[in-house]
Amino acid sequence: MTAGAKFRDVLAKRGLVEAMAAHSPLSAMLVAEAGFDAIWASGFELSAMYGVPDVSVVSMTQHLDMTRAMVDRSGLPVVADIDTGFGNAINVLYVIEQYERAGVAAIVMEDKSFPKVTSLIAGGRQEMVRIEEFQGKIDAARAARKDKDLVLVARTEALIAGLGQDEALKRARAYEAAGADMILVHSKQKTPDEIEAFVKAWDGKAPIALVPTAYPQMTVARVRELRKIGLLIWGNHAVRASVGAMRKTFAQIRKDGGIHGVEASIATVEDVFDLQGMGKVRDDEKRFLR
Ligand code: SPV
Ligand code: MG
Repeated sequence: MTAGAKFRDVLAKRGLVEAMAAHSPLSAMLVAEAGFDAIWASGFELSAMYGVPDVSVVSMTQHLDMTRAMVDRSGLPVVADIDTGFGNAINVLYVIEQYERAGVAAIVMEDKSFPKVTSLIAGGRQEMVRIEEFQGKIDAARAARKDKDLVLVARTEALIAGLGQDEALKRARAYEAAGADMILVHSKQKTPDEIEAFVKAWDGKAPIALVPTAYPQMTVARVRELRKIGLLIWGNHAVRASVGAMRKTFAQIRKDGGIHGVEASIATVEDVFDLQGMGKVRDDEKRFLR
């Protein structure tokens, strides 16, 4: 079964794919351990991991390499955040080929212009491409995929750009007509109202994907009640959790003048050995080293 087929299977069986963000193979492994259905190979998280803003500074190669490593180590379907597709429809042809070869299950491409600006920033410069141009990019993605089960998610930033529900619906309909398998609609409103209104008004067949970072009242139960949601993405909680944990630990060590005060609150070395697969190394040593 291909990664895309696996994703579609989870969606068919559970009615919803729940993806958690990751920015490294280790964080992807922890996503799998926690029982999520899929990995969100987040551009925001990877940018943060490199210590740079999420404004198309991280290259396709950097994101692709990390995504490939997360596919390898997690065993879960990976949903790749390819931002704007790293250029125009011609770039998209190459990008889709590369990500499919890396083993991703789904690809999310957004209708902003390159270079993009992170969506949730207050007062961000949110420039969108024309609908026809983005339809061409969806068309290119469809033409480039070899596996018809590779899930193509078209993301509209109309609400993020402040263009309102009518424009968001118009774009979503146009992207479904161009062949997108799913529509991601993003919002930075502090409550779910804007998104819920969009979902209620959505008259297409394609399931909707949500990233409810700005409106955390949106639980899995509430998403299920909306019925039309196929993919729920927890957008940046791996990197934010690790920033919080590292800050707390580093400050404690500085304050205590040693590491004795943090031992109980951080992972043990044995825990990390387990994640690295040291048990297998032991077995392999016995078997192969002579
Ligand atoms: C990401 O995680 O990179 C996303 C979601 O695209 S957001 O940052 O909310 O735009
Ligand atoms: Mg992103």
